[in-house]
Amino acid sequence: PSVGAPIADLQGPVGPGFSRPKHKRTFTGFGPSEIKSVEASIPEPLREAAAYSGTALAFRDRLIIEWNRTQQRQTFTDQKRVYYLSLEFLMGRALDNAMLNVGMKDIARDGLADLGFRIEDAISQEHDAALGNGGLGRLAACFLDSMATLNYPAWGYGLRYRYGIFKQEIVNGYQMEIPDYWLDNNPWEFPRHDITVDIQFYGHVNKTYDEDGKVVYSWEAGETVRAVAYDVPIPGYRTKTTNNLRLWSSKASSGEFDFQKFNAGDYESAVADQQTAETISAVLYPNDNLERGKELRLKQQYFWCAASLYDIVRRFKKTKRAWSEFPDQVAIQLNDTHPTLAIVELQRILIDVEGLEWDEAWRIVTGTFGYTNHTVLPEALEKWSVPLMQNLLPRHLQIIYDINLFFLQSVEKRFPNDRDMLSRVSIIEESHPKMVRMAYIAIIGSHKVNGVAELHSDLIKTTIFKDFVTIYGPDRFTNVTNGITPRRWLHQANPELSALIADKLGGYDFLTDLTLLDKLEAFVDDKNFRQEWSDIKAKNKLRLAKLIKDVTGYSVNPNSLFDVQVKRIHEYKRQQLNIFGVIHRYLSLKAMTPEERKKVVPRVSIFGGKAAPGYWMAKSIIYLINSVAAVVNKDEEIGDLLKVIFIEDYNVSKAEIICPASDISEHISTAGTEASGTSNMKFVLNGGLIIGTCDGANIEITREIGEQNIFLFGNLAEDVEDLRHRHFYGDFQLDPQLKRVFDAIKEGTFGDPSSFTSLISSIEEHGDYYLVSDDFNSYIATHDMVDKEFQNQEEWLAKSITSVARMGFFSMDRVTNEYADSIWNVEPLNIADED
Ligand code: Z57
Repeated sequence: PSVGAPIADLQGPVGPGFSRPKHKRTFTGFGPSEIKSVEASIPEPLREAAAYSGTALAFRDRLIIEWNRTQQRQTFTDQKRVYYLSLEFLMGRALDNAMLNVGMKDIARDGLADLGFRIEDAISQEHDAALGNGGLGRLAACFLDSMATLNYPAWGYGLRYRYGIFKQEIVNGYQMEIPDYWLDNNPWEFPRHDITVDIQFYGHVNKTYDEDGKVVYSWEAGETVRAVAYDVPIPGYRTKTTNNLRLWSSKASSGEFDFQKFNAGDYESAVADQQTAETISAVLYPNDNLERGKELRLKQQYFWCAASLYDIVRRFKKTKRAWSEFPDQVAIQLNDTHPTLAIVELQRILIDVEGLEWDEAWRIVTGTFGYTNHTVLPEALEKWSVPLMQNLLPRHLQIIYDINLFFLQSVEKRFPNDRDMLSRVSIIEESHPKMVRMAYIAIIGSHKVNGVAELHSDLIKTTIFKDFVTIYGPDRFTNVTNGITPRRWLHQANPELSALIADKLGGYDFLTDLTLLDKLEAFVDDKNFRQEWSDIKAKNKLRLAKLIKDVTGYSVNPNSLFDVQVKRIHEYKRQQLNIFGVIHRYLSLKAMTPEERKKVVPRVSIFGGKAAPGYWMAKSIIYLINSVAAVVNKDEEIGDLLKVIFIEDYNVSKAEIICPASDISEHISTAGTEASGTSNMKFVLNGGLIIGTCDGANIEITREIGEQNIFLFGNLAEDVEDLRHRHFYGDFQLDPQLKRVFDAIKEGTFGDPSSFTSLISSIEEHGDYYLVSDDFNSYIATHDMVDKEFQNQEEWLAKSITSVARMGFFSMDRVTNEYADSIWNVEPLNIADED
């Protein structure tokens, strides 16, 4: 259908919950009449669930064979493996991905059609695997896809949360959180009851001496919890490699519950122990870019690090190699500081269990680990209180003190008499209570530290980790700019665009070498190609319009400019700037004459994202968005000129519908705060333009696609500190256009203004930390340019095509190869059929 086609014309793939057109069903092999009568007695949702299960099981069977073969081959060749430790893996759905990677989606589609099903309906039955919060967790998932596709011998290690990120419901404009119980009938995980590790907590440390009079410490623990492995196959695209994601689940070390206690009549305590154990892997902490220092979180971290390391060490020991070879066989990448205890745990194993000397052990440790930093926000940097650590992990705290002592001694030697330096770089912060700075352990215990975009990597070297650059020199620090997997974020999410590109480029090789997209530039002026390109965007907008209708009840005009901001809700990401801009637009529209309004480009402002349950400011931003939507969307004078939409429960499977459907998307964090951002890449790869600040990967996207193809605005990172300083000393003038917006809110235009006072006063009275007012004028002016340029559809299309053609750099495969070469030193291993 072309732009402007009524929504009812929608054919093609649709999202969850859409009703299936009644197809003519043709059956083969069975007596059609018998089937029809059985079918008639089964309610439709059950039949679709069965279609999903049957298809998933068929593909699973195939994956198991390749998975086993891969694991056997990797064990046999025994070359270096990489282990990616992440507390989050935001995988989304597995079936569509498995079908595409195996290259049999068309066969599955035909088979399902023969049975009377649309493949999209079967696919949409699957529950997202949502074991992550946002960018960090999704990056881990993109890593797994890419490492398998590039044939790296690589494992992921994580936690098998019973509850993933909560489901978000919007009730009267407010966010409500619903538990995400996702494990029932999950065909993609394989319980490995044969693979368990008993993990210890609490207790105390005994000091004894061995025969030679050498001091040995032994940790006598007070609690033991069992880790049980659950394995998830990770198929690569167009390869036989199927890697493993191992997720640990906690249960009581006695198996189920303690029968001795039970038989002795102590029923309650027997069951309580079981519950305490199971609590460890019960729920994902729902904070993105925020650490709250809760004991259970530290337990999760140690439980998962200790189980993973035990597993890795066990695998290494089977090879009977000398310990000195460990770093030649094993690379461990720490996804943020969450797995930092793995450094301490490996040192503990080598010293206390294997009896190595400290220096030899420490050489092995630092040779093994690499640390990726994902944020400079102070509230996200992990610190654990010393008393908490002392109680839960007494031996580890001792080792941390020793690591610190040896480190500070070496610093003292090189920088004598610099006490300030020593206190700045000490692992222990001398506060009340004292705190363990996890990032410092991660830096000291790794051979490489990387940031995730150029600006971010520069910032960590010049701000939070400056002293460590002085101490270690610049070589320990490096940049690897993030990327995304084109399999999921182009081929799976946008099959028609992928097919059009394949048609022009002579096949799908671009999906494994994304730089091939540059060949598209030759077609920028091709009339037919442009038309097809724009038809696909129009269809994708229709698909999103259908989703919007389904989840919000609002009808939007698909001819409008679709302006999208979907990501976790956070003040630094500035959804408040966006909604204030929307209010500004609304007020301007209201002030126009009907003649003036005729010249306006109709717009749909689309928001989506979850707020951490305890983050009140983020929740009030959501409430404001919904309050504005309630007023604007029913304003008949405004009609299609402006619609405001909040899509509830934004997740990976919704992102697959949203990303291909934007005309423009917003990546508008205060400069210097968004480490990279990765959805910016997803939108551009799908032919959307972006409006953004000079922050994170936006800067490199601009470098790649050209500054004429992006809408940049706002203050630069280098000026932020000075502006904040000035605000703090009272040098602050509220932007006059923003004042008009605030006045409207205060007058009650969008309901009871008292709901929004803290949001407004954080800007008006409390220093405007995120520079919303400073950037407002430039933001509004840039949106005016967006409107103007959107009216020239031919130019817009040229920008869209050119940008996609230049996105090759942002393939996750480039990222994986950079880590492999400069951090892991691992080589790919091809799995052949005969293996
Ligand atoms: C998270 O999603 C990110 C950083 C964190 O420190 C935590 Br905790 C969670 C994000 C960054 O905010 C993004 O800018 C970045 O693109 C992403 O991690 C992947 O690197």
